[in-house]
Amino acid sequence: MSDHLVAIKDLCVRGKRVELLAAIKAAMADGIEAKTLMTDALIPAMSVIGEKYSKGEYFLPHMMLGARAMSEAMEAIKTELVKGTYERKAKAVVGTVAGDFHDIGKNIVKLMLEGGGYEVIDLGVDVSPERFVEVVKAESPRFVMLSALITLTMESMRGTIEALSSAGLRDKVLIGVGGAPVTQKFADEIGADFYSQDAYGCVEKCNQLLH
Ligand code: B12
Repeated sequence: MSDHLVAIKDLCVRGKRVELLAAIKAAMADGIEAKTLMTDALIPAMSVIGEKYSKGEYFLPHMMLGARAMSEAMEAIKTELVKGTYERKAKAVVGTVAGDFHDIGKNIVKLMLEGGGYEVIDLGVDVSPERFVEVVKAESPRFVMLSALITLTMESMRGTIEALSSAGLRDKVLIGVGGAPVTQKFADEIGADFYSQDAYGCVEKCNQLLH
């Protein structure tokens, strides 16, 4: 891994926002791509923070500092990241499910989908099943993307799929699920159409399903 990537990952883990943004600028000036910054430094930094939190080395404020640094870094590289086609292939609704406030992964999924040519309606975090139903009725999207980061809130994914079924909308949309604790097995169990462990895979799955 290049020195740039090592430094960026470390600064993100330590929540050093100002230094992180400067390091990102320097790395991009040296030709490192936004996608590489994301996959090889920023996302791995979030895993390190999670490990430290699990071990009791980090507490909630540390996690919040890291998350804030990550969000600002994403903002800084967003334009480069979504460079892509301007053709609009289909409409996708994305949201973090009820009870869950984690949105970094969902925001990356949104960016990647936009870069991949999709029109994205972002419902934000803590989105109730009823809200998903309401928006699917009003917007008729082809895809619904559900994100969850907490083992407990994965159940809200099941609830959302059930709510869409009860509203007679299940056959009208393709439902994708993801987020660190989500697995293919869980996706199958709750009747989702697809699962991907990362945002790039999510766009590939959508492309495959469209064809
Ligand atoms: C940053 C963070 C926070 C930040 C969130 C800031 C934000 N704006 O999101 C803050 C500090 C606010 C936070 C709060 C909490 N957190 Co937190 N958090 C994390 C941390 C460190 C990183 C999460 C992250 O952003 N990862 C990086 C992103 C890029 O990864 P990702 O979300 O998985 O997304 C990728 C893929 O999964 C996929 N993907 C994501 N969504 C979707 C959707 C679809 C459709 C598809 C196909 C793909 C896909 O694509 C993404 C990019 O490739 C994790 C640790 C970890 N290992 O995950 C803990 C973690 C998730 N948090 C945890 C906990 C416990 C909490 C709190 C309950 C703490 C507390 N005591 O209050 C609260 C939750 C409050 C709530 N109700 O939501 C636990 C969850 C444990 C569990 N098993 O349930 C973790 C695992 C930490 C730990 N090791 O214990 N947290």
